[in-house]
Amino acid sequence: MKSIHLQIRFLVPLLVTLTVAALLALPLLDRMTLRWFSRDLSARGSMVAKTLSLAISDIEPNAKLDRLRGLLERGVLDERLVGIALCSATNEQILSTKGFPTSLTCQEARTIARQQDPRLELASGAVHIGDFPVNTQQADSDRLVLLHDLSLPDRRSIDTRRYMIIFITLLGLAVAGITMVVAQLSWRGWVSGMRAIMRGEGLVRPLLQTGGGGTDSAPPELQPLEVEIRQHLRELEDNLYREHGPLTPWDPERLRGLLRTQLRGDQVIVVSNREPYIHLRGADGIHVSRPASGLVTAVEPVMRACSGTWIAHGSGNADQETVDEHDRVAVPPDTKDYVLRRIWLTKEEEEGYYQGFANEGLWPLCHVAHVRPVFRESDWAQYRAVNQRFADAVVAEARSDDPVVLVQDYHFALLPAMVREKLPNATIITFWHIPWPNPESFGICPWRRELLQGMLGSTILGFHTRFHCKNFTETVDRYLEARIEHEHSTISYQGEPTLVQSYPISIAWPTDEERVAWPAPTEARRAVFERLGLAEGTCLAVGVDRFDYTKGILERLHAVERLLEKYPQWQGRFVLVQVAAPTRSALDEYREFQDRIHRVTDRINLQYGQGSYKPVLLLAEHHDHAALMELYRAADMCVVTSLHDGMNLVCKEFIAARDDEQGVLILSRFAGAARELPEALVINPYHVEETTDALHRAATMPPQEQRERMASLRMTVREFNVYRWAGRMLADAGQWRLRERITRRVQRRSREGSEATTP
Ligand code: ADQ
Repeated sequence: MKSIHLQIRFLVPLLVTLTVAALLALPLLDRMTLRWFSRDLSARGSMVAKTLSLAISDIEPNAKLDRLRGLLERGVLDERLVGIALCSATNEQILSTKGFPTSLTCQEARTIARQQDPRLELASGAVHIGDFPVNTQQADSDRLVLLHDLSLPDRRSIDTRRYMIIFITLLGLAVAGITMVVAQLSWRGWVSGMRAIMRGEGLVRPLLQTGGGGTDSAPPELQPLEVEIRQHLRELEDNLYREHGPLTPWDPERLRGLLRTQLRGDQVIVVSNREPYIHLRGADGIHVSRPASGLVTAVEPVMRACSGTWIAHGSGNADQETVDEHDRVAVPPDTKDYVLRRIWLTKEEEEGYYQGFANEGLWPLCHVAHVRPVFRESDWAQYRAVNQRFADAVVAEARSDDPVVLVQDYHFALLPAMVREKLPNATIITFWHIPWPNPESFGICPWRRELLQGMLGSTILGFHTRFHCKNFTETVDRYLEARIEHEHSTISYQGEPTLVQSYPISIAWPTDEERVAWPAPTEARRAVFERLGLAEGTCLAVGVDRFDYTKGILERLHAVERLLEKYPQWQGRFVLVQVAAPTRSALDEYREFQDRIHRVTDRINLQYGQGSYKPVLLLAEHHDHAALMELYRAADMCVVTSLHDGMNLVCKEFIAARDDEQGVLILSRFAGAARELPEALVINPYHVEETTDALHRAATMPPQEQRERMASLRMTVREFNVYRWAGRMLADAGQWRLRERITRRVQRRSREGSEATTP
């Protein structure tokens, strides 16, 4: 139906054009036919005149008139000749035939004959007048005036016109018919071509047709448009994907579904050193605080989604007051989605296990940040003891012999094997949140074998990147007798397999309700500028970190200092707000580092500060989530310059906060996140000049480029969120448990079978 409409739309103009052409052509044709006839009659007249002239010259002068009349009357026997007159050179009529009108004088007749269209309308019809000399040699010769009947040419002209109309009509119909067929075929070709392009078949067909040669596959008439059409389609798809994310996004609901189906609602127990909620006693009573920790940021939304029990060190000064008799408290305080089980550590335990072995030994060991690890025998003893206490707590909290245990980080390298000993059927997923060094670096640790053996008690061992997995596998290969199967990513130690896999961690993508509560970027900027006393037009860079030497804060300050020196136009106009949450301040290394940062900040501010302007604002305090969001939304750029980082969640939080698709991310290539986020300005933080140039580039980046980069970054972080991180690990665990159950069933049946056949 649609194509008929289209054809009518096409045919009507065609027919109108043909009609107009016919209307214009017909008078032209008439004129041309008459001219042909006129020329024909003139030639004919000339011939008749010549014949008559010869006869006239033979007539004797005396007998002339009668003979002449007879001659002329014979001449007009020709049906096309109406009349003939013989005129003298002075235009007097000598004689004329009967048909020659009496009213027509020689003078008039000759005047008309000289016209372009020598036509005269008589009562009997139109005549053509021709004027010819009797003697062509004689200038004053008599003249013959011949009148030809024009009704014949007129009739012929009408006939010609009729034939012409019939011809044009038939031609029009034929053209229209052919056009319709061609249009119909091309339309079908176009439609199927377009459909093929949209289905993306273009890339496949030539390979099939040409055996892999060509790349151009659309129908020839569509080829010039193909690239453009594909580009538009891709842009549309991109925008759709950017706006709505993947078709089945990872969210709490999907994670819960996975726990219900693949893990059949089995109990999930999390073990970490840091607790997700700390109760603190202040002047106005007890309040709850969220620690500045990447681990907590990542695991908490997962626990909210799947309920269960989280076992952690109770470190708050009011923690003991808020638990029940089993040291449990339901959290979060408002929704009480899961249970927090607190473990109390003595001062010695905390110093030896946490500050000593974990933070002075394993932390610098795993981060290549040029701080020497310290390993003390006493710390090691505490580390072992505390790992055992947490393992016992896991066993105590387990409601079945096969819970799913999520062990978090380098504080619990020994715990997986300890839990495995008591709960052999447990599914133990250990996630190592920090990098894993190469075998030589790890070899520094005096208890390297024990740590590896402890970790290989896990069912699944997760790292942020494949590179860390590779380092771990090589380390095991170097220090333990284990079977490594690279194609299955498994390590079997003492017959027990462990899957070693990369699971890049992330954040929970903000929900619509959370986003509604955020201030608009302009509002956030106004509030931050007012609070920090920044001048209008200032370029605002933010850094948000725990106050740790691995985060590259010193290198960041050096880059800001160099920026002000190399690009003096930024003096008075560029400010870095560095938020640094106090951390591990009991350790000398950290205290010295934090003091140094304060000193360098003062030096830069002294050199480049003017009046109230300070290029670096160091806010060494914990900020709540809303304050960080406001800062992220107010900033022109976020600067992440870690010297070594497992992943780094700050950069992902900044991306999630920028729903206005503005703001630039500067990201260290030594953070695991750099592998996922190439649209950031990726830098080597040890290279001051490179970081400086990145700061300048970010400060001058056009909004359109910022939008392109940020839109792409947001797409990645939204899709690769923390629910996907947990979901992938739990799905792998689900498959593992399924396989184990099948193996156990098969073994039981074969045992029962062999018992039945034994007499
Ligand atoms: P962290 O070393 O703690 O995490 P990171 O991933 O950047 O580092 O997470 C820090 C978290 O603390 C962020 O959620 C951030 O918002 C918050 N934070 C930082 N400063 C703060 C402040 N002043 N006030 C309040 N909150 C603050 C470790 C590894 C990382 C890995 C995570 C998760 O070192 O590489 O990404 O675990 O696996």
